[in-house]
Amino acid sequence: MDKIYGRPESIRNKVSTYCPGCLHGVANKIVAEVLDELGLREKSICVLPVGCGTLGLFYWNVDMISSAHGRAPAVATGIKRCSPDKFVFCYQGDGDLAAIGLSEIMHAANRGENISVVFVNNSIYGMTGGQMAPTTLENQYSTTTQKGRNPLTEGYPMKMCEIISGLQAPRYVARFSMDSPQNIIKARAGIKKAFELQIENKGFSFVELMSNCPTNWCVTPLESLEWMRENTLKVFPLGVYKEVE
Ligand SMILES: Cc1ncc(C[n+]2csc(CCOP(=O)(O)OP(=O)(O)O)c2C)c(N)n1
Ligand code: SF4
Repeated sequence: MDKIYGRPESIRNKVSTYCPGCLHGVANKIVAEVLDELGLREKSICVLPVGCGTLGLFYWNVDMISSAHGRAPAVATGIKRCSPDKFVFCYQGDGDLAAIGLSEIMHAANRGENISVVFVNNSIYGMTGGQMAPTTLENQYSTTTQKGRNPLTEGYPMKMCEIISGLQAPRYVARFSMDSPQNIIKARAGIKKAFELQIENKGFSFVELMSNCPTNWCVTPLESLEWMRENTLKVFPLGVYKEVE
């Protein structure tokens, strides 16, 4: 019998400790598949955030380093400049990247660092109990917006692809979703495109993956996918925001 599916070499044989239905696991897997496909496992260094994304430490089978809150693009910059032969990617959540790490991501993007950033947007702080993130939707409930996010007091959701694609240096900026198998296939292709640009020394690439947090959204995994389609995907339109060959 032909083998048609196997565990990517870039993922360890471990039981996931992400909450049931959390799409961080899907994001980890498609990144691993692309690393395998491009033969990058041995030369990769993943820079981890704080947040649930940090758990990738247990799952990816590549060299990794944890960075302080939001500092992943700065750490990745240092690693890549010292070791340009390594493949360096950041994996960050929205609280990590768009709140305390906003400065780091903007300046790494603006400098056109030859790194790849995978940004998992679940519109909330997951690991620390569901506080409002910069990406939290208008009227969305969180532990710090208990009557729903009010733009007059908390501002509007920040759209990182739209912001970063406005800079001159980035080569590839795109937003995908992981709510369906079809969208996961597209997301995987987007990650591959971003990683290839780094291999070709073409500079900064940014892939946003729309995700969920059933635990802090207080819904079932299936309801979380419906919620994404009815809410987050309308506020964060999917697509390629910038592509410079
Ligand atoms: C330097 C530092 N500051 C703050 C924290 C607390 N902290 C841990 S996870 C987290 C938020 C993570 O949210 P997000 O980036 O949205 O990731 P998610 O858990 O949703 O994937 C915070 C504030 C920390 N661990 N380290
Ligand atoms: S808290 Fe949310 S983001 Fe974190 S593992 Fe659970 S579902 Fe995923």
